[in-house]
Amino acid sequence: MCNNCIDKMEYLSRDEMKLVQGERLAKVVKKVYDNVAIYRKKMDECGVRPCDIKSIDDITKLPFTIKHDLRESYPFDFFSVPKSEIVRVHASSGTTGKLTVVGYTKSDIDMWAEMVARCMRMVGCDNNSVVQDSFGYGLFTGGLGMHYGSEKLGSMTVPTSSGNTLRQLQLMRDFEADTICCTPSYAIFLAESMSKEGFSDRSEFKLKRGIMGAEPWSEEMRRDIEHRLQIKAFDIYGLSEIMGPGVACECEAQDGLHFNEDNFYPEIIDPDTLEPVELGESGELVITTLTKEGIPIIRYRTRDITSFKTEQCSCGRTLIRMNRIFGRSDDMLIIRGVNVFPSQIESVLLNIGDRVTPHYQILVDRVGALDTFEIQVEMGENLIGDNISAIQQLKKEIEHDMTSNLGISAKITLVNPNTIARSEGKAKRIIDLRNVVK
Ligand code: DLL
Repeated sequence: MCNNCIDKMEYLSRDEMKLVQGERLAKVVKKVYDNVAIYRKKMDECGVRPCDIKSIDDITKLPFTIKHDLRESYPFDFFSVPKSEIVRVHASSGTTGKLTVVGYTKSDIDMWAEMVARCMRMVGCDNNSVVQDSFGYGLFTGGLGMHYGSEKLGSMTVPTSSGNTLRQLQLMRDFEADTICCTPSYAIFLAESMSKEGFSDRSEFKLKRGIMGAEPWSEEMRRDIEHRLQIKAFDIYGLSEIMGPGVACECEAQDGLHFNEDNFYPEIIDPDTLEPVELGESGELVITTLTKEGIPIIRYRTRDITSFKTEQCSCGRTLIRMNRIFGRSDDMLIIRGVNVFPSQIESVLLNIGDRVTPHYQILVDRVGALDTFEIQVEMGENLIGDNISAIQQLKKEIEHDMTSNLGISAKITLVNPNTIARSEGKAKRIIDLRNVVK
């Protein structure tokens, strides 16, 4: 696909987009029915045939795919082309069980690079940009996914991968990187390290923007990163089962993520009834790949919670937008009957200001029949050596804000700066010991 075609897809009318999506869906459904035993079985079970899929609205006739299906097909049973046509594999590890393996054909890799390049253009990158790619390289899709997109766009791509923070900062300064790609938690860590490692003179850096994702982050976290690094931070979304980064991304308006819906068709469903929610209501994001060859995926239940934005974006693109991912349904903690998402806790902490850092850990356990709920929060450097009453006061304030925001009380434990482990990739914030045999 040429650059002009990519741009055209971003500005189609709703009817034009539906036509493209419908044609592509019909093709991909026939392909998986003919080539992937598990899809044929699932479709036969619900009595649907490829010839029943005539438009994108017919998608609701199709069965869902879940992570378990991919795991059960480990390593290659989900491929819909011969292994000889696969040029790359990535894999994601879950908290339990086998890896989920994803295979890409040459054309999948090209399409992926085009989608990431499209996202990067949305946030203002071009061939003059210097892009430091600090997502991990390897089986994780972040590093290589951003890398190929950045090269496709013609940007100077610096493949630092994650870790080795001192060298990251040196290269960022010396190569005059204007764009950094990493997880939001790593961005905070980089910002903290700047002053510690002697890079406090911000004018030595040319950094303008960050492209960040791979984990849920709040609006408050975005503002904090923007303030610390003096950049604009953009949200990019994706998942390995569907492709990797580049499924959706914010544009310069920073007002919702444009879904690359010519290749990835999004639906939002009620996770209990499995029916589509009303436009604008939140629910679980379900994605169908419309053009992928190696592993086309039909109606994949992502477990990510979001909603669509209904109005048109000020940037003029017509690609549908979703709100930032609020959390994962499997990240949602139910504590004493109340639903709690880590993003709510993050928002409360970031509103407290610099008396705390954005590093926290949630510990849930059960004593007898009762759930215990503790949040360990790191104090800011400026509180160290401060008088006890200021610390007591801070603790009370956080307890109060948590109760009024979460609807449930939490024990707040303030810990010293730099005591909560930093992450180079996705942060691990929840320790739930309720079902651990003790
Ligand atoms: O995290 C792909 C990626 C890499 C996306 C780099 C963005 C940037 P997985 O490891 O398969 O793939 O994890 C996918 O991460 O289902 C979400 O729960 C979460 N996630 C990804 N991006 C975002 C985001 C990559 N922008 C899972 N906001 C997804 C919130 C995100 N959560």
